[in-house]
Amino acid sequence: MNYTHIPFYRWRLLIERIKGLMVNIVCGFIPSKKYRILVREYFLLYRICPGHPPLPVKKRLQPINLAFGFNLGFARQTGVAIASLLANSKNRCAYNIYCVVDNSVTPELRDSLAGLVKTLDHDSSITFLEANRDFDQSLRGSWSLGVYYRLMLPALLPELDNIIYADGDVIFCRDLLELADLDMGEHLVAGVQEKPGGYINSGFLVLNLAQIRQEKTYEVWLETSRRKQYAYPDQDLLNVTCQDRILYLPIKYNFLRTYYMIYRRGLIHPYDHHDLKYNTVMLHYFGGLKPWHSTRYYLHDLWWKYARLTPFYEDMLAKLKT
Ligand SMILES: [Mn+2]
Repeated sequence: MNYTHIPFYRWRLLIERIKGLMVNIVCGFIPSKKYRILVREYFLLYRICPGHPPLPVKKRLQPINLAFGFNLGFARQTGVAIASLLANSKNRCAYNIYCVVDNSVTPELRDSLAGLVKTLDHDSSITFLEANRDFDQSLRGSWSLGVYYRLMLPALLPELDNIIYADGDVIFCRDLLELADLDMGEHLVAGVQEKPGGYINSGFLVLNLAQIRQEKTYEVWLETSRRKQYAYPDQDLLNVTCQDRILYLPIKYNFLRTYYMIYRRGLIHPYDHHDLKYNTVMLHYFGGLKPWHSTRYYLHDLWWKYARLTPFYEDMLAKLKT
């Protein structure tokens, strides 16, 4: 199976549209927004069954490089993502975790995150990198500057050739062993397709730092971000500037929780259904319905299972109740 391009299945689209139309007609009679969302999720959501054990492998000796980028608003949630990753990588591999942060992430918070890594996996490490000021003049609408932190990685990690990046609103159900030795060739970035036409989601990426530096793509990002205002600043920018230079990853690396409804299901290759359903690597709580805001929605329980492993659990639980 070649992932250079995921074709779009029109017959699936037709079936999903009809189904969607019928569910939406029924929803028209439901006055409460909360129940409308539940009904839509029940009938239209693509369901996964994470948690199946992976094949046993010998432990990888070299740690895998992985980055996050966040400010205070996402620090604790990123802790949950890190907890899920380390819990699911036990005796398989370790990570060098790099966090691009600003001074809103206090020394106490950094200590808590470092303590979390130390308790869950002795062999993994965490390093905090201060965000640079390069994107300060970039256009970003109402988005926080934090969305640009992932794009700073080529500048902040000059010694690395490749880096995996993940958002903070995710849960890992598997380790990232398969991506550790990814050969990106001349592709600038690897990601999961979100829309027909090859548009990727920027919540999970592999960045070819060496190639990006060689072609001065970082400078292109800076220049473009100051000149053009996008609806999704970092994501649209990546898609525009890396067009035709994207390596497509299987959907299991970035399962968008509320996304595989209606036409997006047309993006799942029939042969990929089993793998996606049972071997999901990463689950992305993308969009507005975050599990730390509400426990009403699909797969929130999985997020809270890992939240329990962090020192932020009581805090987040208290916030949820109020
Ligand atoms: Mn996200």
